[in-house]
This record gives sequence, C-alpha cells and structure tokens, in this order.
Amino acid sequence: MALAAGTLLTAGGAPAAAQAGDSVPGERLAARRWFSDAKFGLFVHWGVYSQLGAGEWVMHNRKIGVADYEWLATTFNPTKFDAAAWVALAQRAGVRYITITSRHHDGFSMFKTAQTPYNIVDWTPFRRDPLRELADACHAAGIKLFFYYSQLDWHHPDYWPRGRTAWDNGRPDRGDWSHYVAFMNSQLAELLTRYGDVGGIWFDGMWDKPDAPWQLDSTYGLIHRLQPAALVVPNHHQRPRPGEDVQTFEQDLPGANSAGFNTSYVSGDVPLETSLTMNGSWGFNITDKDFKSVRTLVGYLVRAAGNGANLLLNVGPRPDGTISPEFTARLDSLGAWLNANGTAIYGTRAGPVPPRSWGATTRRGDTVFVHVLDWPDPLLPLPPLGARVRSAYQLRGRGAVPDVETAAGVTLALPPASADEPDRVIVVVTGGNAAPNRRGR
Ligand code: H79
Repeated sequence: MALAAGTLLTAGGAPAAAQAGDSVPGERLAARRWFSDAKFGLFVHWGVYSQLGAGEWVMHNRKIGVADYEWLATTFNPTKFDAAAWVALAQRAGVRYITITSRHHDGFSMFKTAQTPYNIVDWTPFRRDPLRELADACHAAGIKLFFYYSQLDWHHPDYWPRGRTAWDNGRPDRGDWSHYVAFMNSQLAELLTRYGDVGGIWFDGMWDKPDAPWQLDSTYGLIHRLQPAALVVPNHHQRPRPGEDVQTFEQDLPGANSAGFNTSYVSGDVPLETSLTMNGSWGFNITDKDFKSVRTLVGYLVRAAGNGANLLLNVGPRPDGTISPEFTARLDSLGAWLNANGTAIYGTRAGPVPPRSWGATTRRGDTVFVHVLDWPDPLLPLPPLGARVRSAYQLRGRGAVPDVETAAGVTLALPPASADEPDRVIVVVTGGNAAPNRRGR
C-alpha cells in the first residue's frame, strides 16, 4: 500500500494528502519491505541502570537525584562486554536485527558523543564505545542495527519544562527547550554518520510530553537525509505520522492494547512491530524470574507474524556485559525452532485467516502457513483461503495433511500434537484450479 502511494505520486506529480507512506523514496520503501520480511529482532536494554539490577526505570522509581546517578555512572565498567558474543547469540536465535539503547530516559549516552561528557567513553573507566563494537560485529554478521533513542531525559537540564515523569531530582527549574532539541539532533547525526549503515532509530519517551514542540519533521528529515534507508520507529503510542516508517506496539500484539497505553488503531500503510520482554523487565532485573516459556515466546512470534508484525524480543544484559542464562537458553530454543520452521515466519505477511485463539496464519505468495498453537480436535475448520487449495502438508517431509475444501471453507485433518511442539505448522499451497472436496497431497 505504501508502494502504491509512492507510485501514485511519481505518476501524478502532485503531492497527495499527508499520510504515512506518502512520497516515500524507493530506498526507504525497500527498507520497509526488508523490515517486514525480517520478522524477528533482538531488543537490548543496557545502561548505567543495569548496575542496580532493578530495571531501567530505577532512577525514577527510587527517586535517585542527578548527582547520585552521575556518581553511579562513574562506576560503570562492563569489562565482560563482548560484541561478537552478543551477535553470535543473535545469530543463533535467528534474529535479523538488533535494537539497542543508545540513550535511555536516564539521559546517559552509551556511545561516544561530542554533545555531552555524560557518555560511556568519557565518563566511565570502561572508556570503550560498545555501540561501535556492536555495529562492527553486526555489519560483519549481516545483522542490521537499530538505535533506541529516548526523547525523554531525566538528566539534561534543558529538558524543560519537565513532563509527567518529573520529580525533584536536583535539576534547576529552568532550561532552554530549543537547546535540548538541537542536542538530540546532534546526537542523532552522530549515530547516523559514525556507525555505518543504521537500520533505523527507535524513539521512545515522547509520551512524557506529548504536546511539546518536538519538531519531529526536522528530526525525521535529518535522519532520512543522512541515511535514506534508515527507518523511523516511534514508540509514541499514536497513529503513524508522515516521516514515520513503522508502527510499534509495546508489550502488545497490534491493536490489542492490553497494556492500556498503546493505540488500538493499526496502520495498513507501514510495517508493524511488537516489542516484548522475556520476563517482566526491560533493563536487567536481578529478582524478576518471571520468564515466559519457550512455548509462549513461539506463540508471540507466530501471533505477531499472523498480524503481519515483527517480534522485537528483549534481553536485559547484566552490568558486566554478560547475558544471563535465562535469556540465552530461550533465544537458543527459539533459534532451534526457527531452524525447523522459519520458512513459515521469515518473509511472510499476515495470512488470509485473522489470528484466532487456536493460532494464526501467515502467507508468502500462494503458500499459506497455518500455525496451530492450541487446538484440541483432529479437524480444524477454516474459512475460505481466497484461492483453491492445491496441497497441504507438514514441514520437513512429515507427510501430507488431508484437507476437505467446500464452498464454506477448508477443513484440515491435523497431525497429532507432540508435547514438545509449540506450533504445528501446516503448509497449504493454494492457487490451483482443483475442484472442491479434493484431498491434499
Ligand atoms: O524502554 C522500555 C521502557 O522503559 C519504556 N519503553 C520500553 C520499550 C517505557 N516507559 N514507560 N513505559 C514503557 C510504560 C509507559 C507508562 C506510561 Fe505513563 C503510562 C506512560 C504514560 C502513561 C507512567 C505514567 C509513566 C508516565 C505516566
């Protein structure tokens, strides 16, 4: 649909009504298609807060003053950080991109920046730039790197007037907002010129001051000028605006809004993404052991894909730079599952049957993948798939799936579910002219 809007523009010459997807250059449309094909990304929340083992909001939640947090930052020394090990884990998991916190709400820059000394190279004994090391490792491995960037800042004096997360943390009650916007733009320019090809910028925190003069058009314009294929991914929980490339949903499948702060509106123009914690925390939380099972995580990946969305699955590395075994074990299991079933996920779009309680469908061309997550009966009735069924079968040569097709739809005779199988994937090849009631291959 975005492509159609762009084509229309070229053909007609006149700018159409402002909508996400309008007048989007070809490089970015291609990047959006790449993004939709990717389906699985790794989110990384890592920063000074990781040291306290209580999540990335610890500065706010414990009302830590700026001076105390500045001291905490001087002790950050993640000597076991190994970008190659992180990227090797990402590859084993089967993710196509990594989105990492370059600067979270605490305002501490996890990269070398000339805009403030409050950054990991100039402020800490570590003195290394982990984003550079990660960018190099990602490029070597063919994994795209996105930078999470917080628009909300609990440290910068020019983040004024403060928003809904304000508390008395030792900052002066004054500041120059235009300086703050210029600071952000300068940092974004650094991120987009010093780290090679960047997948995009994942913005968060605008919801702290939704009506502030953010000057998004100039920031988005800057990003797209510096890297025409970089995607703008705003987590503002609103409808996509011009210049934004992805609609992302936090802790929710598109439109579900069980979290309460998302929107139930789902764009038909731009790619979709669901971000999800593996336990209940983004940043490292040493007591949060409420980890989702592999079955549940596969379910999220499948249901996201069935909604046409990517899954951006989070890890919160420890303050020494290592990633705890609860995360790595689950990522390895997901990678093993994708090794066997990835053809039904990667490169797909939402399938012809909307997600249901029993599972979801994806499609690539004439092939429909029926993902049966939870269905007790041997027969699964589906509505018509939009084209006649040629054949139905299980992946990896495990045999045909008998199907019965009538005007009312298609019924599949499912293989029995084994206990360790979170998803029974049925491949349904459509497009044939076969008569109804024909049995599958
Ligand atoms: O980076 C992770 C979180 O730190 C960040 N986004 C993810 C990806 C995040 N911040 N807040 N939230 C997620 C939850 C949002 C809470 C909100 Fe509110 C409810 C924002 C607005 C209403 C609480 C009440 C915070 C401000 C007012």
